Amino acid sequence: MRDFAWCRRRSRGCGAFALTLSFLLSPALAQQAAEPHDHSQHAAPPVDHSQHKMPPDHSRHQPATGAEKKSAPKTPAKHSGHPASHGAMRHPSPAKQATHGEHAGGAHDEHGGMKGFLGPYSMTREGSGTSWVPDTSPHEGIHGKVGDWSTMWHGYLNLIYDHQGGPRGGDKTFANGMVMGMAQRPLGDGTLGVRAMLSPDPFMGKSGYPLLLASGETADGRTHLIDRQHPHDLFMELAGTYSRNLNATSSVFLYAGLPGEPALGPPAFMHRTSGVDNPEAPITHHWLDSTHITFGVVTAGLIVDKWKMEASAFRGREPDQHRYDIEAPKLDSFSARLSWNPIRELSMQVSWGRLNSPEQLAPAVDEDRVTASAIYTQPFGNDNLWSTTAAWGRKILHPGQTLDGYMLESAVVFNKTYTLFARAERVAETELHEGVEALEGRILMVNRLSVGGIYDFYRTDQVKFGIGGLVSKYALPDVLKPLYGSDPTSGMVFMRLKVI
Ligand SMILES: [Cu+2]
Repeated sequence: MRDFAWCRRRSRGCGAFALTLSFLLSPALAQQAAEPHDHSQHAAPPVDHSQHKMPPDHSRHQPATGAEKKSAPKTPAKHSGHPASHGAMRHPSPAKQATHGEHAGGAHDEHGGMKGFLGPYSMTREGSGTSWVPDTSPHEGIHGKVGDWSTMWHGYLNLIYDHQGGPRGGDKTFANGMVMGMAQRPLGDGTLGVRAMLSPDPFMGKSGYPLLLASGETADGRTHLIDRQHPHDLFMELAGTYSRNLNATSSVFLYAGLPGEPALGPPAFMHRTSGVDNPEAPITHHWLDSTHITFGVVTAGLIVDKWKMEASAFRGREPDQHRYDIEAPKLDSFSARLSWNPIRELSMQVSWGRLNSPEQLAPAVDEDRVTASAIYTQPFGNDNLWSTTAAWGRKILHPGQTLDGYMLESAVVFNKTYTLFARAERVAETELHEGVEALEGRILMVNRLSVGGIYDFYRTDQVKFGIGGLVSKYALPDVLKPLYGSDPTSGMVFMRLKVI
């Protein structure tokens, strides 16, 4: 809380964020959002593809059919399907059919009035921070409208029993997840956006949960967390965006967050369709997407059609062990990212960052991080979805070693009810065997494979509730077997509540 007090004294921005947060969490809004309806159940879905030319609430300006009236923008709306399901929507109004051509990649506001925060395209393209995912990504959430603001809520909660095998394993019951609120409104020829994302992770305790081969951050400010995943901070994102359209497919944008996510790496794992269903963190987290909670980020970007170029200044230091506070911002590190969505199903990025003193326990070490990733998300059949992410990250420590991490993850969701997921990772590690004299300073390649599934047995228009499980196996160099056992097996069973 000390840092937050600092923040209140020094920075007006923090006050704005606190305001934003209280706005997003206001009970009135929650009540509005509590009466969603599913577009897919309407013969005439409330689709308005011509938002640039339209006043925000066009029901006041033009006669509406019965169906349109029922779905006037004041009514909160929920979009429960992935974009492919729009193909099944019927458009009885000729006027609406005429503008539907934009659907192939242009801006449209069928998601309760929401479009891209950063540019004139479908909101389904946006991942965590300013990252992109394929346009075919599912767009889950509860939508509402408050004045000129379009709002959206999203979240999930896992209750997990975790068993990690072998001498370095452990057991723990804990909860993880996130809740996210977003709001946007037109401003000039552009879009103003605010968002807040919170995590229940701090309640699991400072030392996180047992996760073999995971490393990174600290629980006490003195020792590394090894074979444990650190909890995320209560405030994962408090950010604002403004984008200004240059033409029908191009824009410039600004993003600022405290905390926020710089333009570095693939979208954070809980925002990838291929990763969100797996309740455990990737062991490649600190090679790829660990900067998703950074205290102090400013990003500027240019979007031209299917390309995005952006650069960030941000605080290089990882969050400390105090997970409830807002830490003091700094802009001592830099990154740049190039993203490309050549087709609706595919999103790719390459990025580079220079992180100033990222690790609290090794303050003299800076890090260059290079990442490249591709996400492919393919709806298929009646209501099924398959998504895969491949990613590579390289940490170049100054002074120090160069360490690579590789990740391949995939998830298939059948009929929004049956989910199968898998994640394979390979990491060049030096921290796991810190303090083991014979291995000190050696780079060891470790591998993990996790496979699991979820059955969602209860579903409403807004949420689904399911049970799941996963099993993890490892491939380790022989020199690590005295530490981990010859063939450890780990697993989790969990219950999940998810907004859809
Ligand atoms: Cu994280």
